[in-house]
Amino acid sequence: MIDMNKLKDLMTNMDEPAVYQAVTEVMTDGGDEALAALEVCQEAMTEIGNRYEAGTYFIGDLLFASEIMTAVVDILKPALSAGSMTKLGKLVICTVKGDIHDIGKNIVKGMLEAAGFDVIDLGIDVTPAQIIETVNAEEVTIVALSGVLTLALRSMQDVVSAFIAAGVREKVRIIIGGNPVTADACAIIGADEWSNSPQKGVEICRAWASA
Ligand code: B12
Repeated sequence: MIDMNKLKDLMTNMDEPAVYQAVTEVMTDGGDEALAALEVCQEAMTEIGNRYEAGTYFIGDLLFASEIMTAVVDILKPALSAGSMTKLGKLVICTVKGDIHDIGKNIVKGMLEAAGFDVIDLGIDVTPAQIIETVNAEEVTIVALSGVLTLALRSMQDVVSAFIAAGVREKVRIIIGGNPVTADACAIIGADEWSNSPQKGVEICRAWASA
């Protein structure tokens, strides 16, 4: 059993080899603590963001932390998906137009893959047209939108409006997430659901896919 507080410190200080060693140990121990390990690493990402804002970390640190976090999700993924080996179908995820933040999106993506979704990641700064084109071509029924900037809320609304204008709104369920997203914002935007927790987001998508 690993010390979760220590893992959080290691992640916050971006001690790459020690982080990998700790999460690998979680897996060799049977993977029961994989979700707990993921959660402390996410908390560390928030602290890393705070340090960036405080001026003690720089852009390079953020990008390095993002790489470590992506690798952590990959290492823990087999245990996160244990018990849900059913294929849940295709899902589109992206960071919306005007926003290039993708650390949170990549975490959610990793967790959706772990849950059994075949995730089509359109990347960052994605237009409504790109999303609709993919949904139509790939026959996708779930769309997950991420955004961290306040302006991302407008872009999310543009996505919903574009689905309505294209006459295909009822064919998809749309979940939105990211720091500025709230229940009020979700209602105004017209999305079906919202969450700032990747775990809860995965549960919502899983329920939709199984309905
Ligand atoms: C890292 C970062 C960057 C990095 C991004 C690197 C990358 N590859 O993503 C860089 C340095 C490139 C960057 C650039 C900019 N940034 Co910046 N950035 C941040 C920072 C420090 C951390 C964000 C982050 O990654 N958090 C960690 C992740 C894990 O959290 P998260 O994104 O919230 O995601 C979690 C949940 O929200 C949820 N979630 C996310 N998406 C989804 C989707 C679904 C469906 C679900 C269910 C859940 C979910 O799950 C995630 C995991 O827990 C924040 C400040 C902060 N403390 O948040 C500023 C911040 C977001 N940035 C900000 C700004 C202004 C910018 C710039 C415009 C700066 C500039 N002047 O150039 C540019 C953006 C340009 C653009 N067009 O997007 C502002 C936004 C202000 C606002 N309200 O609009 C912030 C808040 C800083 C500040 N206080 O001013 N930034």
